[in-house]
Amino acid sequence: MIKAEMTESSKSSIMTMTYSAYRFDQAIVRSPARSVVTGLRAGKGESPTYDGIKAEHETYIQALTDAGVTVEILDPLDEFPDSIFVEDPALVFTQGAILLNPGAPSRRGESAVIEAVLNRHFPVVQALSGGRVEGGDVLNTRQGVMIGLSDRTNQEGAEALAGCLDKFGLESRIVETPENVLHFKSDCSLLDDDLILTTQRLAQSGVFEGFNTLITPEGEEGAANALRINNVVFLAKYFPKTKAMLEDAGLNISLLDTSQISKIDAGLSCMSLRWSSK
Ligand code: CIR
Repeated sequence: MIKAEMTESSKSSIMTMTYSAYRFDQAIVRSPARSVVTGLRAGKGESPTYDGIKAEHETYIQALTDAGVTVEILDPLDEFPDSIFVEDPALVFTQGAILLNPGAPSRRGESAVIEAVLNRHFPVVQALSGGRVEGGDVLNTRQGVMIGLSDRTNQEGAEALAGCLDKFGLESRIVETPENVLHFKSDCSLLDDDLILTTQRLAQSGVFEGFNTLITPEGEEGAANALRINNVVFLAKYFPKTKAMLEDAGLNISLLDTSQISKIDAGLSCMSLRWSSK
């Protein structure tokens, strides 16, 4: 286990924050295994390289650290090619953790492996009583938690998760993920307490009523899986119109390379489990 170092400037930035669903001081990530190049993907494009994914992952860890987060880096798991995407087998909150049950058969064993890690960090670790849920389908906001139904998250799992969230005092709502979209959060992210970045196809379902929204410009739908961490928004670096839109909204952007992980359908939220310890 390695702990990344937090700089003095990142420490001071987190101390000025008040409660928000994007305030984090702790994160868990998992280094990619060599097998990551065989990670699940819907399309038939070229495979990523191990070195490329490793480099993107290291930059991501540095960006988390610079944003004021203490990062625990777990060892690679060769038997689980997608285990770098730690967001999917668990959810974490200040109150405790919830062990999920991934919908993808090749990923189901990831939950059992991460359980011991969660037990070290959290006094309470709940487990789903049934069904399937992946963390990529769960968006936490100050107004409650949204659980998106998808090919990876089913109704039974979503209802079981709502019960677990209730035990942590968290309200939740079960919503739909657009057709042919991997996860709910492939198409949206929290930018500010009441501000969501979303694709048009997801926004038009009305799911974000009560929020302000920024819609990804046409052709930049892939930008929607951004990640707000304290006072910075991580954004994949290929979306100039989205970047300009977020800067106009007064947000502080950190551009990250996702060219390799995107070949196995991943984005910026999926590579960490994040929580506020206080
Ligand atoms: C998968 O299909 O499960 C992985 N190749 C990508 C998972 C991305 N996870 C996420 O966005 N939460």
